[in-house]
Amino acid sequence: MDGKIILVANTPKERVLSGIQPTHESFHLGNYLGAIKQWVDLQNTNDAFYCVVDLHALTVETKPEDFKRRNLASVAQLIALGLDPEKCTLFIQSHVPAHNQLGWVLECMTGFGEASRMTQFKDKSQKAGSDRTVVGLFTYPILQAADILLYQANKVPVGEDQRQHIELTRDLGQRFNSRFGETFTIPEGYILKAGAKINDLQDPTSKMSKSSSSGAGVIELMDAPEINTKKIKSAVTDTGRDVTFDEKEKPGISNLLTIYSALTGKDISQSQADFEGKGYGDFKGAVAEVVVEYLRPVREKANELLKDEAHLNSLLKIGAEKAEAVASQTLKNVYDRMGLIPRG
Ligand code: ATP
Ligand code: LTN
Repeated sequence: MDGKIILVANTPKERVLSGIQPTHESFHLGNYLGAIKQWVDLQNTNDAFYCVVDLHALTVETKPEDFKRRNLASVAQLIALGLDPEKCTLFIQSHVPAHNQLGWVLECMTGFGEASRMTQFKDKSQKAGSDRTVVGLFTYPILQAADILLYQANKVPVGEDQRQHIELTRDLGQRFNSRFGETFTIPEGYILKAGAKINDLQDPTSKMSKSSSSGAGVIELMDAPEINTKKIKSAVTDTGRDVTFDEKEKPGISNLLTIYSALTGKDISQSQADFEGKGYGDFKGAVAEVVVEYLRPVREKANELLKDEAHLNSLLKIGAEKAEAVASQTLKNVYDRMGLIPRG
């Protein structure tokens, strides 16, 4: 060394947190474009925490062997899609008990009316009927608030449908801070316009969702290329012949253009220009090709990772330890400020 001092700029990175439910064997294209794609981008420039929210998924009755497999399949897909456990903290929610603990505290600060206004709860409980709706579905957004506030997150990358849950999280964080003193960072939703809502290919005015459709209009990341090609080629299109973006008049074509544009990185007008003078058939064929080729390596990598469960478990252990270190500190502050006596 020649004795020079090198100064390194040390601006703290912003904290990011998000979660996804392991409710199915495969994520769908809406999950990827609405949320996971942003997770991958944000891990490079932020201190990012991502969790597979298995406790939230308990609101849907599932056989234990399916539940276990879906959790591991979720982790494998997240890594295959680009999450790097060296760059972000990837963990399973139930491995960090502070989520339930803070969840209870926040439940004690949430009004019954306030929770009753959550539209996702209203939709899901209306569909199931009150006798088949579990109480966990009602308190679900409060556990989600705990997930976020525990990590002092600044940004929460999610799809448009989660906006109301982020608002509730902000309200609860602010309520706690004003009653007990500054404890939580108040987060912002990170909801990108492009991809925030991918629609069902068979019903292009409703969001692509596994739980509310037959599946014919849902592109599953882990499905074989032939299945996805067929689904895209049978997508509902609109009257007219031109491939133009018009969400009102041409929801089907606009949805496919959104998907094409998000996966190719071209903006909507460039994407439209690719199909000038071409018909719907050519267009759907091209979208199918882009989707299938994008997903091919993802599916292969996820299947490869699933062959070595011990490796996945060791990555999750490291993630849980990193998450626990942050979460337990927040929980300790919360208990102290509320006057709970620490165990001697
Ligand atoms: P459900 O089948 O209950 O509707 P889901 O498919 O919405 O579930 P979640 O685990 O609830 O799956 O969502 C995971 C993430 O994917 C969330 O951030 C959500 O906003 C986003 N997301 C889900 N569906 C879409 C969609 N069609 N378009 C864009 N983002 C979506
Ligand atoms: N409700 C969310 C899943 C979720 C979540 C979170 C998202 C649970 N905890 C914390 C962001 C941050 C959903 O996507 N359906």
